[in-house]
Amino acid sequence: MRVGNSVLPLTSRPVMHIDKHQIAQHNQRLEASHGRRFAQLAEDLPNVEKIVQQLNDFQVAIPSWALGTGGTRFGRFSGGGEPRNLEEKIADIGILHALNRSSGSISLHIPWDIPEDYAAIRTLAAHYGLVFDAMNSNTFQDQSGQPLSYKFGSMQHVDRAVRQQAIDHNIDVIKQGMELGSKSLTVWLADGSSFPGQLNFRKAFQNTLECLREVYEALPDDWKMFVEYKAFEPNFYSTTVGDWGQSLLYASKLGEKAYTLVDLGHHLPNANIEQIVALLLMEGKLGGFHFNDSKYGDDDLTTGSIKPYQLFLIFNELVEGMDSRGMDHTKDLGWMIDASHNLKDPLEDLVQSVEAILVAYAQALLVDREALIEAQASNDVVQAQEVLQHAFRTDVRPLVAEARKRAGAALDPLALFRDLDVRGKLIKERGTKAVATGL
Ligand code: LRH
Ligand code: MN
Repeated sequence: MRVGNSVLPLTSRPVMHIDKHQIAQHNQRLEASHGRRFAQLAEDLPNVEKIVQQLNDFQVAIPSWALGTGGTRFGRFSGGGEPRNLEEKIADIGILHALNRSSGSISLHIPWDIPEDYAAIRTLAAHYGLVFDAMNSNTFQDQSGQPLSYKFGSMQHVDRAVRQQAIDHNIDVIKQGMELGSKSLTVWLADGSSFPGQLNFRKAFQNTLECLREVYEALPDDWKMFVEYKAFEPNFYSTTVGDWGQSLLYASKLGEKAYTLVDLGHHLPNANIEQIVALLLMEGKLGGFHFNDSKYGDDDLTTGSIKPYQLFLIFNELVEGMDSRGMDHTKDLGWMIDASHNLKDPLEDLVQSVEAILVAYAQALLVDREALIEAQASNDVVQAQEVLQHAFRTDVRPLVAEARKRAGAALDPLALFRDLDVRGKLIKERGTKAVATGL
């Protein structure tokens, strides 16, 4: 199949392609009820057009490692039709983006998704209206043929040769990202310890900082480095980039191109993530997010499925903080999903996650900022809660749907995904045995 001046190999000829006629037919069926709900909501919203445009412009990066069935150490239950290579992963994200026009970029994980032909992959992605977001390195697994093991860590490792191997890998990932037009590198290190006495915390920090600095120096001028922190797992006593404070310490010591990355599932129970977000924004060191949800640990569940109020409170701090710094909502922070699907269809899970992110953003855009500032200034705690919960309790789904419709997407992506039996067609084409690379 010819895409631009590249001819795509047979395997990536997308069987499942959602075209604008299918979307137009779907929207036609839903237009009347949607139109009523949107008009009613818009009546009370003087800035409705601005909000719809902001929702339209808001794009979420889809992880290349979350298009198959995840699993846990206790088992993995595949749903079938999983992408068998990077081309099919791009086609799947193309389906998602056709359904909601809010999933316009791909975050690759290396070496799970090394492109064979960078130009062809870039062209294929462009065919679906997709670009490449943050690249993710991987020094938490030993690849076959890898000379030195990361069993006892990578950048923290007591052996300089292991650290050098990790540095070289990250620099290689930057080079791959440059071929694809990516502008950022996410470094998540599983490094840490599982027993007291195993690690010298100071040396582990200094070794890690020394390595991150060598990777930092290899960054092109217009790139960013995201230092992702995590409280525990796979190490269960200490993690060398274990919380926002440690990540901020690294990012501050590295320089202006280094930022912290907030993965919602990487906090200890009951952490106040919205306060962490407000302070990292205040310091100008918040780089971006890995959106997901969790009840206990790094559960990587559907965004907004467990704690939708927390997601709203995080977006409330984001809108307030970004506006106070004059930041551009669409490009100054990295909006990425990081999830693993054990029970749900991966694409349905991602449709729900993108929807939950846009709903929380829309609710945060509805917050009456003046009234909130006034309530805070007069310690009117009751009124402050009323202002926030009025926005949170407003059903903003017609706003998000209207933004989708205007972008040429489906009013109800999940319904259209099912009506078109997308998964059934993918299973027919790819079979039930295919296992996608990733988590
Ligand atoms: C670690 C993490 C990290 C990725 C991995 C897939 O838990 O959140 O962002 O590299 O998941
Ligand atoms: Mn993550």
